[in-house]
Amino acid sequence: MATELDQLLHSYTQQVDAQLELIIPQAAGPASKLYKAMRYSVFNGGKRVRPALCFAAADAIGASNSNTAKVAAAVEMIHAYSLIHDDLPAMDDDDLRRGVPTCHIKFDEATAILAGDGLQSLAFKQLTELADLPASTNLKLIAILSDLAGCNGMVSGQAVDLASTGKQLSADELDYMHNHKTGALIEASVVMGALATDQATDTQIEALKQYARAIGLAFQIQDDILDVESSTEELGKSQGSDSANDKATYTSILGIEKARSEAKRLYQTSIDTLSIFSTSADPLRALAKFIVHRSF
Ligand code: GRG
Repeated sequence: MATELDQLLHSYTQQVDAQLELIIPQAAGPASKLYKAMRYSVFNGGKRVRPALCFAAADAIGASNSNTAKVAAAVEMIHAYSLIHDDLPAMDDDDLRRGVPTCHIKFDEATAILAGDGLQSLAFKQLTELADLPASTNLKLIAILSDLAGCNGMVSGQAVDLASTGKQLSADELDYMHNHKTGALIEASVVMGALATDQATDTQIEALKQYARAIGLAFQIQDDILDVESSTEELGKSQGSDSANDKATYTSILGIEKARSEAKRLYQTSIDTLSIFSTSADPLRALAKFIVHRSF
C-alpha cells in the first residue's frame, strides 16, 4: 500500500505535469513539429526528481503555493532541454532515453536542438509569471537559474565532461564536474522552491543549499553505480555508456564499494543538514533516501 509520503510525492508529479501541460504549446500550427518534439521530451516518463525537490523544499518551509508548480516546471524544462542536447551526436550521441528513442532519433537533429532551445527559454518565461513576490525575489530566482543552469553551473560541467573524455581525472576534478553538471540544477531546484515561498530565512536557505550539494553528488554517484550494475532495460538508456564513451566515473576512480560508501556518507550529511527542520522536511528526507537507493 502506498504510504502517505508516496502519495505526497505522486501529488508533486501531478501538479508539475499539469503546469507543464499548460505552458508547453500544443502540437498544432506551422511549428507543430517543434512543439511535438518538446512535448515528447518532457512527457516521456522522467522521474520528476527536480520538481519534487522544489515542492519538498517549499513544504519544508511550510509554505508551498501556486508559485511552487511554476518553479518546478521551470527546472524540469531546463532538465529536459539538457537531456535532449546531451543525447545529440555532437555530445554523448545516445539513441535511447527513458526506454524510448532520443529526441533527435525520433525527430531529427535540427528539431532536437530547437526543442531544447524552446524549452530553455520557456523555463525563464515561467519565472516571469510568479505571483505575489517582491521584484527583488523574482529577479533573484531568475539569476539563480541563469547561474546554476548556465555557464556558471550545468553548462560548464558539461563542457568539462566533454573536454575530459578519455582522460584520467582526480577525485577532486570529478567532484567539480559533477557538482556543476548534475549538482547545480539540483541545488537550483531546492533553493528556488524555498525562495519562491518568500518565507524562508537565510539560515534555512543555507541548510537547504548544503542538503542539495550532498544529494547532488550522491545522485551522480548512484548514477555511475547504476551504469555499471543495471541493464539497459532497467535504465531505459544504454547501459555501460560511460565506459563505452571512455568517461571518468566514481566507480572507475573509487571502485564500486568505495563509491557505495561515499553515497551513503553523503546521504547521512544531507540528513544532518536538515536537523533545523521539523517533520515538515520529511519529504526532503524521503527524497534523499530515494536518490541513494534508486534502481533506475
Ligand atoms: C547539454 C547543457 C547540457 C547539459 C547536459 C544533465 C546533463 C548535462 C547531462 C546528462 C548526462 C547524465 C546522464 C548525467 C547524470 C545525471 C543525470 C542528470 C541523470 C538524468 O537525470 P534523471 O535520472 O532523469 O533525473 P529522468 O529521466 O528521470 O528525468
